[in-house]
Amino acid sequence: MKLVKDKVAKLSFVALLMAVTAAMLYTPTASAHGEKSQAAFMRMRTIHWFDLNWSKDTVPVNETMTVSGKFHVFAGWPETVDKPESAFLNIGTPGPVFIRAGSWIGGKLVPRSVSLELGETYEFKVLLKARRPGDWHVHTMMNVEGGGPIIGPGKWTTITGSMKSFTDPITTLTGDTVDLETYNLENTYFWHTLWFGIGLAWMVYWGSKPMFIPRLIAVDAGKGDSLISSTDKTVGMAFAIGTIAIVAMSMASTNAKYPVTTPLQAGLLRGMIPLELPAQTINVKVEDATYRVPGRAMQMTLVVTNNGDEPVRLAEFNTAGVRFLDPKVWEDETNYPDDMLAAEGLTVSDNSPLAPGEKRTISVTASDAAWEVYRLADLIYDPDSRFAGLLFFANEAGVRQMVTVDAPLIPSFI
Ligand SMILES: [Cu+2]
Repeated sequence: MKLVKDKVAKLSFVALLMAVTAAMLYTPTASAHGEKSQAAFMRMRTIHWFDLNWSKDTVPVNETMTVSGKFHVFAGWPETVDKPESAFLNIGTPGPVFIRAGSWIGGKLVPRSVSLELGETYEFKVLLKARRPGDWHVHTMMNVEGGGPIIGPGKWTTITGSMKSFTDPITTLTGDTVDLETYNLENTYFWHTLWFGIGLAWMVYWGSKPMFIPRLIAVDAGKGDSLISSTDKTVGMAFAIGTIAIVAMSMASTNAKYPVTTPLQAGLLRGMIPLELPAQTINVKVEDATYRVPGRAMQMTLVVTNNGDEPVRLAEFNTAGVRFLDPKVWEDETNYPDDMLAAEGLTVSDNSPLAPGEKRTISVTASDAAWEVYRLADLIYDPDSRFAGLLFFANEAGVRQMVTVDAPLIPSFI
C-alpha cells in the first residue's frame, strides 16, 4: 500500500513539474500590449499627445526613423497618480525591436529622467534605429515615477531585413570603436557558465548526502556534530577560498585591462523648456457632458467666447490620443493611425465662424466606436467620472489654438 502511495505521489509530482515547465515555455503571440487596459482616466487626464508623426511606415534594419510631436502635461492631473516630477520620455514597443539612438524634449537631449511642469506643453522627438524585423506597434510613452508607464497612441511600423546584420557601433571616450550589440558577449557567457557551474557543484556536493529528515533525526538525537565530516570542512573551505580568489584575480585583471571606467550616468534633468504658445484668446466653459452608452457618443454643451481678433471654428476634440474631427473644418493629412482617428466623429450644433467678441453656446457630439474599442467609456464606472481632453479651434488660415477641457461626465444608459 505504501509503495502505491509513493508512486502516486511521485507521478503527481512529475505531472506538476511538466505542467509548470509547459506553462513557462508557452508564449502565445501578443497582438496588443495592453494599452487599452490602462485606466481611461490615466490616458485622458495625464499626458495629452498630439501633432504626432511617425516618420516611416517601413524601415529596414540598421536604418532610423523618428517619432515626434507635442505633449501637454495636464493641469488637472489626477490625485491618485504621482506628479511627473521625475519622468522619462520613452517609446513603447514589444521588447527591444528598436534601439533609442536619442531623444529630445524642447530641443534638449534627454537621455535621463526629466522634471515636467503641470499645465505646460512640450515638443519632443525620439530617434529610433531598427533592430528586429517584424510588424510592431510603436507607441509614445512617458514613464512617471509613482505613476507608471503612461502610454500614448501607437502606430504599426514594419521593420524589414535580418537581425543578424544589425550593428550598434559606438566610440568610447578612450577612442575605441565597439559594437554594443555583440560587445564582450563571450565574456558574459563565460562568467554566467562559470558561476552557474560552481553553484551547481556546491548543490550536488551537499545534495548527495542524506538530507532534511535524517539530519533532523540526527540533530534531535544530539548527534548534530557528527553530520559534518572533516572532508566537508575542507570542501567548504576550498569553495570559499576559490570564490574569493576568482573574484580578486578577475577584478585585478579587469582593472589592468580597463584602467578608465565611468559609472552609468543617472540623475534628474530640470529646466525643460516648454513650448511657447500664443496667449489663449478662446475661452471654453463646459456646461455639462454626458456619455450615451448605446450610441457610443459623448455630448458636451460648451459656452465658447472668442476674445481674439479673428473668427474661429471648432476643428477637433482629442482625448487619450483619439481624435474626433469636424470634416468641414479640418482634415487629417498626417497619416494618423486609422483606429484612433474619427475623421467625421465631431458634430457641432452651430460651427459657423465665431466672430471676435462673440459668445455662443454650442452642443458638441464626439461619436466613434473608439470610445468602446479603446475602452475610454470605462470612465463612467470610475468613482471620479471625469473626462478631459484638448479642443482645437482653427481660424480661416488654419492656425489652431488649443484649449483644455476637464469636467464631470454623466453616463446615460438609454
Ligand atoms: Cu500597441
